[in-house]
Amino acid sequence: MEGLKKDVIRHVVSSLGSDYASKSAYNYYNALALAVRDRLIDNWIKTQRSYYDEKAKRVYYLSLEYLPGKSLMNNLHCLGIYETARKAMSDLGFSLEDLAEQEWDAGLGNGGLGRLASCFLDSMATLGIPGYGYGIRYDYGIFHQVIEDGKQVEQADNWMRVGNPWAYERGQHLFPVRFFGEVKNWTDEYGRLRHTWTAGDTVLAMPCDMLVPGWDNHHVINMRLWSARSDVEFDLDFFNTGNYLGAVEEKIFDEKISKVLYPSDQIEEGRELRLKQQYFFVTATIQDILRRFRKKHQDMTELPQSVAIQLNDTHPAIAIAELMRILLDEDLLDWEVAWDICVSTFAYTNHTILPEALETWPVSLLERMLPRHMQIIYEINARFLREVERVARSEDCGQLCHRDLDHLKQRVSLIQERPIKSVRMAHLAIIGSHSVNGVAALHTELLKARVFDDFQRLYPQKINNKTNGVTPRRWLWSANQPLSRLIASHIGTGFVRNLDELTQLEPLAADPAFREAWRAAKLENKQRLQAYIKRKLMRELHTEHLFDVHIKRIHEYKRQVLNLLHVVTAYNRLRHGQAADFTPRTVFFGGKAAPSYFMAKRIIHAINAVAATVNADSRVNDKLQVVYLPNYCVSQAERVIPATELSEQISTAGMEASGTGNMKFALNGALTIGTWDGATIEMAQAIGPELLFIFGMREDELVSLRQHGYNPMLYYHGDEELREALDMLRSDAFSPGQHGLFAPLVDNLLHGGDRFFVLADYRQYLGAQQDVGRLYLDQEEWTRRSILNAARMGFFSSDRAISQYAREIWDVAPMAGLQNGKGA
Ligand code: NBG
Repeated sequence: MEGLKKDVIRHVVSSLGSDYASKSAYNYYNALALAVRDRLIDNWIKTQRSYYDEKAKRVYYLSLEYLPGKSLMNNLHCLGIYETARKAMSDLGFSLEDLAEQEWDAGLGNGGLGRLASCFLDSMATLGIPGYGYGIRYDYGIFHQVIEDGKQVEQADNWMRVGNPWAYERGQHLFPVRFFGEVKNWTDEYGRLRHTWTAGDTVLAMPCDMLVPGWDNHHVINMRLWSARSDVEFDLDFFNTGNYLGAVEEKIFDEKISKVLYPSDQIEEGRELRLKQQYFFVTATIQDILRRFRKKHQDMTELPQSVAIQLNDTHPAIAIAELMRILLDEDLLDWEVAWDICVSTFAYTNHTILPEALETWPVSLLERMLPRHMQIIYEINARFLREVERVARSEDCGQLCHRDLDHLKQRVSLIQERPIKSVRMAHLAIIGSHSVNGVAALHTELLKARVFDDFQRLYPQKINNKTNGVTPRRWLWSANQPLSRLIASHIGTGFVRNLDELTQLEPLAADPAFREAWRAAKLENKQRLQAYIKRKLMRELHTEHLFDVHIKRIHEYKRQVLNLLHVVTAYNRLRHGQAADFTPRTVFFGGKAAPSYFMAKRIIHAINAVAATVNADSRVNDKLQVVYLPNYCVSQAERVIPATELSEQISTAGMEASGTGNMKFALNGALTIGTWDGATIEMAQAIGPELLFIFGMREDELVSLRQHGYNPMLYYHGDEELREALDMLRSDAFSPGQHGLFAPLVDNLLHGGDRFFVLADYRQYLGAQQDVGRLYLDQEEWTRRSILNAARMGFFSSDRAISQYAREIWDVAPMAGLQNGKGA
């Protein structure tokens, strides 16, 4: 402890240039972070060296998004120095919790997809898998959300302003990134046509490395984020012409590439700068991967034995064309050889079946920005369509394909002709990869049967499932110390590394003393949340209420509106004195809406309007409260999830690819109210469906309802309570003086076809909520179920997910000496 104290003081003085006597929490947080980083870097170097020494096969995880959140607490726990740090900082006059508050929540992603990437890096580090995360160091991460007059207002997330003590910026290792320009053809000595791309513009990619430690194993992997740097400083000619300001302007223009994260979740906006970001990221990453590979290898055909590249969604799919370009134009390989290398190296994860999220890029844009890549994509497509024809005519594909060959070719082509001629990035990712995986069982089945059914027939082995998982380090141990300590006192700490060990809690569910201790841990978490809300929102929570929580991105398919209709109905029953047996509850909502997503923003407004009305109504507000949590982010989730008793997972069946919030809640002992969707299905199967509150129509039922003509008006006319709730929303009951403010929401349901079947599931949802309220009154039974929920969540560890990827997709093994926990 004395060592750590000394290091902290030294960093305050010599790294931060401050007086250690002036007790600034900000300085002491930074100094502590630097002292922790010192303790990581030796192991990082040893880890990286061991990969070379053992010629280990490496895994590269390419993701445009990460959501690391805050690093301090997690890193202290991984290093096993949390208690030491707590004491050291307390000696220096600080509470560790207060210092941790100083850290900026790194929000380099939108939601589940980015957070999954961060959980996966954590698991690779803990399992000892030679992994690297690659991404972009956005100067501005996901916007900061404030709620003003009930509405979302976006503010810039200037997280770099305060500096990042965790990152190493490596300004000496710059990689060139080229755009535009032209392609020249030439003939090689064997008479083969060759291509050289001479680019118009160049910018530079600078690596920033963040260290990702494993749990108690001395294994530290790297997350390398690229930042755009202009090459103009090096262009003396430009300066010599006297155009100094012009040069500076160009520099700023170039560096714009990594300025900001696109804040849309599952909606593709097709902006030119976004494509630039993707290619910038991809080419820098591929260059770095090949640089490392070539240190030990000459023969490019050995690449798939040494390197596995996982594409996190289609955002980095242009990597397939980029690797082809290098192999063809720089290594001068033949097409077939190059293509085999690519397909064996790449694998692709799909994260959504929503059509509006499937990426396409206009051919005209690609031709201009990346002319050589567009040529390669055309060539990939031509060869692929010939192959489709061959397979379709062969016996094994059967009559299905053959009958309608032209249509089949149109459907699977990399190029779509309408509304504008574009490249379908998912198709490129599928045919350029040896593995295509979905992220939960139902999602994968839907990929096979609906979204990519043609590809499933063409390549029956390619599509596979890897159900998502979450890291128990952050989402149980670090976020929920009261519960973790209780668990550890009964079954030891092995569950942090091997989550299956939680099954040892099962017999304890029958032990009244253990149940009481379990409740006490939950209450402690609820009280903490209460203190936090008081500080942040100046609101007083009732900790004896049932805490009912719906936090995630705001999206119509996630159906925050269904929850809101339940709240309005409960309000009406209470007002009308029809709810004598109502179980008091506080309903929390939280989440960001894409700034351009009108309906999602209006939903936020409606939630806040209902909250204002309900909370101000003294007839009901001791029984029902509604809280909107502004600026939902990773560190807020770490506070809220441990305090939650009811987890809302109520997406339209078939629409949520997996969900990972659902897992975090159950792991922390919340009971789930949810639909038969995403990974919630597998959770119900693992836990026992009777221990969750499952309701609503299933995916196949919705398909047939749609086929037979779904008429939301029937539900409106047939259900008095529903009608009352909708009419109130449409009138100005919650928006005094602003008549019609929420009419778009209601019209969307009644006259817009209710695409997400809110009305169809309303009555069943109400029933399930009633069951929830009733069960909550029986605290012994509620607690028993809560314990069994957590005890049966072992499967949903990201360690299990990553082990499956490693075995079934990447063919990599954990580093020797790390397999049994303790590191070398
Ligand atoms: C999201 C899904 C979630 C899933 C995460 C991680 C996108 C495109 N998809 O259901 O909506 O849990 O990915 O796989 O963000």
